[in-house]
Amino acid sequence: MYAADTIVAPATAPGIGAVAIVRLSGPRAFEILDAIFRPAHHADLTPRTMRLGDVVDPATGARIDRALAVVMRGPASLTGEDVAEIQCHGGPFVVRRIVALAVGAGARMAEPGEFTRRAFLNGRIDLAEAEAVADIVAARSESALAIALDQLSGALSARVAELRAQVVAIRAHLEVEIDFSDEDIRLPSRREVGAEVERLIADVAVIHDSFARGLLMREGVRATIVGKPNAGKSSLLNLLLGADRAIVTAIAGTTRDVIEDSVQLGPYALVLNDTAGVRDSADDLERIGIERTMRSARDADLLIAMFDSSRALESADLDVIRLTAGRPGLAILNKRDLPAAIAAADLREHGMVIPILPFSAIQLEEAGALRAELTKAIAALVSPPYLARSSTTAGAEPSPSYLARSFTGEAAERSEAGEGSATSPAAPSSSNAQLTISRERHRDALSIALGALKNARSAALSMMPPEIVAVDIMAAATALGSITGEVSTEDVLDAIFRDFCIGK
Ligand SMILES: Nc1nc2c(ncn2[C@@H]2O[C@H](COP(=O)(O)OP(=O)(O)OP(=O)(O)O)[C@@H](O)[C@H]2O)c(=O)[nH]1
Ligand SMILES: [Mg+2]
Repeated sequence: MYAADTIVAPATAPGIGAVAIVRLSGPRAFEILDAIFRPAHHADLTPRTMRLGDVVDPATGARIDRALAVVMRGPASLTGEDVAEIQCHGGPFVVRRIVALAVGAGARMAEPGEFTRRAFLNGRIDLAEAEAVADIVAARSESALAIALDQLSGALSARVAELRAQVVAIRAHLEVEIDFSDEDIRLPSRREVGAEVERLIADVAVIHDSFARGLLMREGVRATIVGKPNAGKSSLLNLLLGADRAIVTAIAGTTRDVIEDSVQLGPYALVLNDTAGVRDSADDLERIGIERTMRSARDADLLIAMFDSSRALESADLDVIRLTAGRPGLAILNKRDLPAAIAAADLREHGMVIPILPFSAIQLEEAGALRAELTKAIAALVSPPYLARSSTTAGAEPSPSYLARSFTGEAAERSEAGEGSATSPAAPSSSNAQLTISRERHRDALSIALGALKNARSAALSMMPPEIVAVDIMAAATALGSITGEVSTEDVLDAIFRDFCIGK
């Protein structure tokens, strides 16, 4: 497994703070603590009880700091090993000295993520839960935190284990066919096996497909503000940020480069890009700026299309309307404090379908309505598409697909194309509701599982020998198992724990 030596690291961020924590884990954790910590009042270190005392250099007896220490006996500890923590004063020098004393007494400096890795290797947490620990630390919004907490509490692990058990159950059916094919007992028909696999495909696909919105919840939604020069784009950015981030002037063509900043909107993080106004320009510098606008607009999750309601529509406005086609977005009909030259209907007439908010970027009190509309737009982006539709079936037991219909090639193709699973006869079961993944590793594992299940379905329905179907079934089980780490390699673990900080 791993060298069961004793590791040490600061568990708190480097720099100055009120308190810093130095953490030890391993078979010699208590012994090393004993060597460098003298409890006041000669009290013993009872597990899970804080004790006041002095950190001392055992070589010289010199006092290093007055501190609190606590011990936690394995296996019921963070790492599953004996763990000792010293809460010292939060100065970088003190922390370095204490870590050095621990190393002098026999500990080794921990690698990044090594405490969590040991927790995984000792079965305290599974791999998805370990990743959730890193995600909690990295969370920059409530929505990112919500996914990570859900994962830490085992929601993803439990669902994946459930699906894996169903996969293994199919394998068991196939075993029966392999072992007893000559005898006169009732075997599950191939159509039944195909239908079981079909239902699993739908369930796995729902979790797989949640990645896109999971990523938005984790990383934040990228929104690009587009519009003709002078529409008020930079004013809008400044209003949302509550700061004079971008230069605003009455000169058309003020913004030349993409300006990026982020803002919290309810539970979401929104990364805003203010851009150069879109128009035909002979100016080289401005043209480069507009190219950047287009690139930013193309990469955005959400478009904020700005129009100046005090001016008639121009060809640049029509370009902006075209940019919004088929994209999630919000249109802002700005400068409503001025006499109107155009209305929402004019934008609709040119085929724009995204919601339109009449607005004035120079009026602070309008910011609330804008934030509410943007929050709504983001919520629509990150909410599971089937939840709204599933209210009538919520709580109903998902019926096995082979009871609901006969298997047809057409249905197979539909779900192959990933079309609305709620309309497909093999609707995902309700236990998938809300489950959201946000890590590429999980998406890739689910994608391998899906591929294997689809192969198994084809093999089952084309009456291939059960041994062949079983190979694909087991490949799906292995892929699902890799999410929680039931199956894992050193390389995978290295890649995961490399991203952790020291002391985590
Ligand atoms: N009356 C009025 N003026 C506004 C409003 N919003 C912006 N302005 C003014 O319009 C002018 C242009 O605003 P900006 O925010 O610089 O416009 P922009 O879209 O960033 O322009 P470029 O960077 O040139 O593309 C400034 O003088 C703003 O004060 C509004 O709602 N009402
Ligand atoms: Mg601007």
